[in-house]
Amino acid sequence: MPGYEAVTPTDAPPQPAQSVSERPLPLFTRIDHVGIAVDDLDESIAWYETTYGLTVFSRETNEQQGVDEAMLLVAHTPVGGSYVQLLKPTREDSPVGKFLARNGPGVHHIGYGVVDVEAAMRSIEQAGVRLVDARPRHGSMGASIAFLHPKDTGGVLTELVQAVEGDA
Ligand code: V0V
Ligand code: CO
Repeated sequence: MPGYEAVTPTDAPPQPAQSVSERPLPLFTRIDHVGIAVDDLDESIAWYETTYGLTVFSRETNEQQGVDEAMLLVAHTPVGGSYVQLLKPTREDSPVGKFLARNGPGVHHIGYGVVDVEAAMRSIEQAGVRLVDARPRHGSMGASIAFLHPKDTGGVLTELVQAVEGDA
């Protein structure tokens, strides 16, 4: 017997909860990645490889976001991949640069998978959450991404991720 009570009946798929404004919910398909700010990318990659046995799935520089980043695969799921994203700033005056200076290394953001990033942005805006991005941006591995302001999400910088076709 598990020491907890399941909230969702196991023999039925979870029913989408509809808000009063009839926004189609839920919006998220999975946790796409957890973004972690690091001081040294190579050292951090080596630590994740040797400690957890994760492997680098992609590595790129995103000048617009001011990051050198590596995606380490945790699992392929039926609805797409799930990753740890290690982030090193390319300049001090960037979101991750400022975060590191203020907090040191640690969890920076959570990226949730969505089917349609623009639809998700409109829906979340309707719920009164400020978007950092007015339009989707280029994200890791060709994804379309958009950030929600942490001041409207209980202090959690939140990223919407529409992965490229075939990894959605
Ligand atoms: C800042 N704040 C955070 C935070 N970063 N709170 C929680 N989590 C974070 N990661 C808080 C900070 O403590 C301040 O709170 C307030 O927000 C203002 O922060 P700031 O750094 O002084 O000022 P801003 O407004 O210049 O920057 C905050 C935002 C910025 C969120 C707007 O970080 C941003 O645009 N982030 C989105 C882009 C991003 O993070 N890119 C890097 C990952 P107090 O002191 O006022 O209370 S790129 C990525 O993930 C990619 C490419 C991908 O996945 O594919
Ligand atoms: Co990210």
